[in-house]
Amino acid sequence: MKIERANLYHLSMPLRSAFETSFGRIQERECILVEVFCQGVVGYGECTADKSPGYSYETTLTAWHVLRDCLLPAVAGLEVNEPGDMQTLISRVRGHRLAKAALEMALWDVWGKQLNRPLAALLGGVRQQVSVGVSVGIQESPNALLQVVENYLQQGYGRIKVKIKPGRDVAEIKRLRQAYPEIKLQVDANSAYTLDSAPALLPLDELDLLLIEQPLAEDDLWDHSRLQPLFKTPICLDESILEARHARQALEMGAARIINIKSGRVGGLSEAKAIHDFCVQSGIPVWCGGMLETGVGRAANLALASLPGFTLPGDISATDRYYSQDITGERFVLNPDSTIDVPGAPGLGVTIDQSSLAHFTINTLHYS
Ligand code: OSB
Ligand code: MG
Repeated sequence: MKIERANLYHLSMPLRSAFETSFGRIQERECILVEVFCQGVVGYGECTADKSPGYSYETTLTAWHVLRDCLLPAVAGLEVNEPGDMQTLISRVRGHRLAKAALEMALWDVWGKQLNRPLAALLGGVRQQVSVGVSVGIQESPNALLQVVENYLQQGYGRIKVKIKPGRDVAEIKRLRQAYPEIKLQVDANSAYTLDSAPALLPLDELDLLLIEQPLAEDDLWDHSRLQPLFKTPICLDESILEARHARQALEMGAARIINIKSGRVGGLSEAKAIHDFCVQSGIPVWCGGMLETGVGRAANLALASLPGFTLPGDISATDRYYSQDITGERFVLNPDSTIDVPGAPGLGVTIDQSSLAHFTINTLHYS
């Protein structure tokens, strides 16, 4: 594969409902669509950096800069055999994994189209449907949370994740558990606690949660290793795991018992697969996280989640949980058994709806 030219599209997509986490609230999801042209084949990748550096230090504008000024110049015109090989060409760019992952995703799309094979097959996927759940943001009130969850359960979601932060945690999760004693339930703090404040979450240990996601700071495996022994419930790391080495160190330290894998956060699908393979070998369950992706990133998530080690439901909900209108021709729907079908067409298996793309694009860059 050789990238001859590329386009970047800076998108702003209205969410059907505002999404609030411990780091902020958004009504529009910004992202970047990367379009690469390789000898007659067009590939797409999604960069999940957001407008503000709340989840990651990267933003749509830093990713735009890094893609335009560092990554595309490092790979354009050069022969890349497999998509992951791109990483050696860009190894001098430190960090900026969300930007790197978007470019790698576009190459996976090209590669699959060239080989006439779906991404799931290229990665080693073993299922045609993957188990999914829904990630529920912080609501106006505990009553509103109960209503929103009720609605998602009615739609057929078999696993609920609730965002928490100090003051909006134990009491409402306890009420939710009382209302629904049987559902698969988990929480995500997005680093909102410290080793001193996190023991306030100890009552969650009696609520039979699947996991507690990223309670402490992203750069603090050590304090997670001190927190985990206080809980029966597995701690799951999201923000802290940026590469396979971090996964190994977290497990060696006992900082977590479950790992959330997002291809963006770890710099690409090849590293996501490496983390998966390491966790399978170590007997650690993994699941696929989400970043409110468009149909492009969602297709990649579904392919990734089809790998054998993804034994917990992913944060991969149906298109209509996020967007009334999406940039792909395909919309993803929830099956009655709380699964979503893995795309079966070559590459990512999705097509771009050009009029929707134009509608949501707020800036374009032509790179050649
Ligand atoms: O921490 O998992 C997270 C969305 C944006 C940033 C971080 C996170 C999330 C979600 C949403 O939880 C998951 C989804 O895409 O449905
Ligand atoms: Mg998370």
